[in-house]
Amino acid sequence: QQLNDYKLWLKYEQITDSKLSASYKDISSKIVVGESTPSLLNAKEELALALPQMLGTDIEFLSAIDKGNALIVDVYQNLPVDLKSAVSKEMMDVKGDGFVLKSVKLTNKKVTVITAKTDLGVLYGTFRFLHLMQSQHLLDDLKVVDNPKLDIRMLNHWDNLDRSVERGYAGFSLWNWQKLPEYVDQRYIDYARANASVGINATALTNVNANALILTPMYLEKVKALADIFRSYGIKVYLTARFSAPMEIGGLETADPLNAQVQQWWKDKVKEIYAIVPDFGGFLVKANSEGQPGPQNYGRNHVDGANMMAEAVKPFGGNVIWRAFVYSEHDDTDRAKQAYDEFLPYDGNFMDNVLVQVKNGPIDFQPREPFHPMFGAMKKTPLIMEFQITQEYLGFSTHLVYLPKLFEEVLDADTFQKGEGSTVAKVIDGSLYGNKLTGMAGVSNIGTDINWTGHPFAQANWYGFGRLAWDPYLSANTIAEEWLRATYSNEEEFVDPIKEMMLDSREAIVNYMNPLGLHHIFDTGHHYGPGPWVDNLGRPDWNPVYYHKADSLGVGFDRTPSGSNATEQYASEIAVQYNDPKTIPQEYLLWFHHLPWDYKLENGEILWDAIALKYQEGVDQVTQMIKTWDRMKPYLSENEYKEVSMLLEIQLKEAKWWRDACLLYFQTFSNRPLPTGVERPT
Ligand code: GCW
Repeated sequence: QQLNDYKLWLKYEQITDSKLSASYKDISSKIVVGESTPSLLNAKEELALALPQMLGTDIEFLSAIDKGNALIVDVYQNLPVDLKSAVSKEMMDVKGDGFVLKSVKLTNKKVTVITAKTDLGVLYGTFRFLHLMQSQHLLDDLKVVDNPKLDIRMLNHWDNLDRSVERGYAGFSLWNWQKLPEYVDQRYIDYARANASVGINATALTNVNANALILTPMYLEKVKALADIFRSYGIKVYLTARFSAPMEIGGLETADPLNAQVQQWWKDKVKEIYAIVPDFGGFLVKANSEGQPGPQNYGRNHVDGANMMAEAVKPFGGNVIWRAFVYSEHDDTDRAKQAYDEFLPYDGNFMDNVLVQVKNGPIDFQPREPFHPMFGAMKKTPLIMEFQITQEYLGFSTHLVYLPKLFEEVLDADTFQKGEGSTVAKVIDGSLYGNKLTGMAGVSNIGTDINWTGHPFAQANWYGFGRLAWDPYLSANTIAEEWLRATYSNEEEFVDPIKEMMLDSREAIVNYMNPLGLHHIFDTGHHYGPGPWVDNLGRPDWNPVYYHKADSLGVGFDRTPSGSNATEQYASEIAVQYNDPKTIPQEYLLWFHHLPWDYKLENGEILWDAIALKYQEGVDQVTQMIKTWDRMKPYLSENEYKEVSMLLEIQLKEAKWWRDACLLYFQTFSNRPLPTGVERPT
């Protein structure tokens, strides 16, 4: 069972439906895999692993199609002429590493073709083909064309060199720096397989709170070993660059980006890296944020810093991904406004190999935030989305929370910046403003735990992130179904209710942690449990009281023109709607408004009662999740059932903890009784 957990969504379990299995055997027991490039060899190995397991039969690899039916797996240019013409129409729609899966009838036989322009595309197509089989789709009449909609589909590991993981809840870092470069852990390969199976094509190995040592020769040799493994799976390695590295490891006296020696140091360093890792992706940089060094230390700005590095990687085709997660203790502007204020003036000034990486919301990965106002507003700079897959503010790897629901909400949000329909997805896929470079990054939730992600359902968040990075228009619903079928079972009686459970889980945690737009009321440092009372931290903008502003009159952060006026950073359509508590979507109410405890909501409830009822609703939703899971026992092994069941019990206990702690605290201001229906704290 443990080993099964390890296999993620690549379990390749036996197909028990005999009709289906017979048809799959018919299609795929004779296989021709083309020219042996490393990526095509990976495809071949995956087929050799998966098909015998799923079909309970041996498969045969041939060097060319002979009499019977066959599966042919090759790049388009190497296909035999008749197959080429059979897929040429579909191939016209293929872009980049996209692929075609097609059933083709030739005289007396049927050929199923997996093809693409690139060998990596063929590998992606192979994974998709195997997924369709594992999730029991009919494959007799295949016709699939699928293209990645974003260029850079990347994981960000916040992994330190001592193998601790910042905000990691699934064990230690996968990267065993001590045994690298010689020791190649099978996990590195399985990590690459899992990523390639959903199209993830980049990984930043190290924490954005960076250690300059990663750029020294000793570590670069180790990085090379990882890059060498990942290459044939299409995964490019990026590193985090500490801005002060020229001083720390280069012996210079400054890291001023306008200093010629500093510029030369970065150029030399980059040359050294590319000599070792020729397809190095580039740098990911957190600068002048939360105490990290940056260009502002020298009176320079983000453009100076980013362009200096971009200049160095440019000749090698590398990128600089510059994070916009900035807010300063010396600035008493509403924290939610600072990144926009700091970056908007530079729109158009970054080099064309710089992407600015923006978190989905303006504060920090809360259970719910409005979309970040930089999306849509920053028109000339490619913005790369940063989601957090690891659940820093969402119950670590203890609570079951299906994040694609959150991701989807952000991607579908309309910025109105170029009229109605200017969704965040269109901003990041470049279609709104025609940006050349596009991407999505996810802060990894992966670690050394046997099941990789701590909570078995957290695997769905890794999977779902990858799918959305490939296609930001996919629905959370579709993704949940795909993941469940590949991970647990194809039984409708299991898939349907558990899918519902997953889809509801995100709203549940919003309800029991941060309902109605409340945010950042977590206890200090760890961000796990409630701490709305905390008001003694060194930085005021780290104190929960800064965010909820509860007093005897009411609660919430006034971000309308009478308050911080953060709404002015959004398109006027949104500003107008959000400025009025009557028209703002209720889920953002207290994010933008400070309202009296007896403020009447549309449904007639007063605010205090509505808050209390939401907390209760969250608890009730977890109770419901437990009931649903209990009914699923027949479809699960003992261990599968138990591990999630135990975790859900903790989740319920802690949902109540959140409810009781927050309500008791806020009640000291509201001075009102709990409404009927809300359980009294015991
Ligand atoms: O969410 C906050 C985290 C920090 C993190 C920072 C960031 C890597 O609490 O741990 O640092 O964001 O995104 O830079």
